[in-house]
Amino acid sequence: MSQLVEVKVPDIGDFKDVEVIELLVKPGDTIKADQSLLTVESDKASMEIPSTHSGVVKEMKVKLGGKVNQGSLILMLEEAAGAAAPVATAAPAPAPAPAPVAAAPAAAPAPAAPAPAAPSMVPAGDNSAAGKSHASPSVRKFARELGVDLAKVRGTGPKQRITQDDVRNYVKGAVAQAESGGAAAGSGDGSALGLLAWPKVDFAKFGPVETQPLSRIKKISGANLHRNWVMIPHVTNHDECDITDLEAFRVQMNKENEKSGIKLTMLAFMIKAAVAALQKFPTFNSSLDGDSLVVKKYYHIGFAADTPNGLVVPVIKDADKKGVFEIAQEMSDLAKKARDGKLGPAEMTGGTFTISSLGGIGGTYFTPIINAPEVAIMGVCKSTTKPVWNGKEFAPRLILPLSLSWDHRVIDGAAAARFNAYFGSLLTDFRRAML
Ligand code: CAO
Repeated sequence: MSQLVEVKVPDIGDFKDVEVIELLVKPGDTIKADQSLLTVESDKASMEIPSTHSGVVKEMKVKLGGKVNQGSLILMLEEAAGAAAPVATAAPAPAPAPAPVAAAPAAAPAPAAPAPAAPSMVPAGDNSAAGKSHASPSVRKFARELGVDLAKVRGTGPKQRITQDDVRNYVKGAVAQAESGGAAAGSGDGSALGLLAWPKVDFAKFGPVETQPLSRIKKISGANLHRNWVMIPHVTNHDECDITDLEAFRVQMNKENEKSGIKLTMLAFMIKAAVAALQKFPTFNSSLDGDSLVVKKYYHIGFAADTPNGLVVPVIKDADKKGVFEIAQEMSDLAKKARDGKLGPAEMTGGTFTISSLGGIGGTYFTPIINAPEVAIMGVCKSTTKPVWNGKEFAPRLILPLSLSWDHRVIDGAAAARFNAYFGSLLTDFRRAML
């Protein structure tokens, strides 16, 4: 014989007149004792109300948006014949939030009443970027099972509450996006960032094409550049300096040392100037490590080298201990090894600051990408002769454009401007580098 029983709101502590924000069962559903029936919410917390009995729901006695208290009638239940004794429900204990909500165990017919299930509570949050996602414990559990980060799900329920359908639709959307983009989330197609899938175009429809595999160096450097660009808040300060006298000195030195076979390059002078600037502004010779800054007392300067297979960055170790000729010789050897694909890992690691020179090629200014975990990089372009006012007249001067990119977590604009100005002043009058 089955009998109709009233299922009521158990002891929910101090909560009064809490709003029903989610109905988790409907007439005709077969439910088990402890199964969640509805979610209620106060201004401080939301909680799910479990059933005290097992059976079939005959009639709902609460509505969405209605208010309930302890003892309010939730539903009429046709209890199965021989059903277990009603389950006692304990007063809820506020759970730390957002508490993972374990599924209440189903109460199988048993001689003894199962452990009481307490309505589980989570704080009522909001869906703002800073706030917690607004979802009931069962939705949180559902999302956890599917590996969904609720912060990314848009809630369509009352007060932007995230419902099970929202989680389901989010998963459907993510799957459809991954399939249409032909790539999984996190593979660089943008879906991991919640962006549109990368356009998949059949270019051959528009004209002849040839597909070339990326070189090994391009794949490795591309992944590094991508991470650095996305993770480091870059700012680039542009400046220029007068290198007329230094260029004349360089040409003269090369003439005098023609027989040595070593060519003094502008980049070798820049490496020496960079060391002096790093010594004056030590923050630029550092790396971020969590909440700390590791300031290095050694000066290993990397230089970007263009090779047929892509970009590599050989490193001049202990540049502070080397003369400009020695640096020029070492750079020439490393650049040749780079072009021949013979650089070893030790020759490309340990850098503390990088210079990227496009001076031999052209351009005015650009935005070099910081070579993490370094915090700054100096980009230089082609120097050109410009008319510069010297107080009496315009005089032709050789002007070098500088582009310093820096990590705004470590460096600020004023320091960057000072670094650029000092670096430039060293190149304008190289005697300063010896001071
Ligand atoms: N302004 C004007 N001319 C410059 C110059 C500058 N800033 N820097 C160099 N030059 C001239 C030199 O005078 C030299 O001219 P000559 O052949 O007439 O003597 C010529 O450019 C080549 O210069 P260099 O022999 O001094 O070589 P370098 O030190 O400038 O470059 C290296 C060496 C390895 C840096 C270079 O071969 C290279 O790979 N550059 C590209 C770096 C790069 O790709 N950076 C971008 C990274 S981000 O994608």
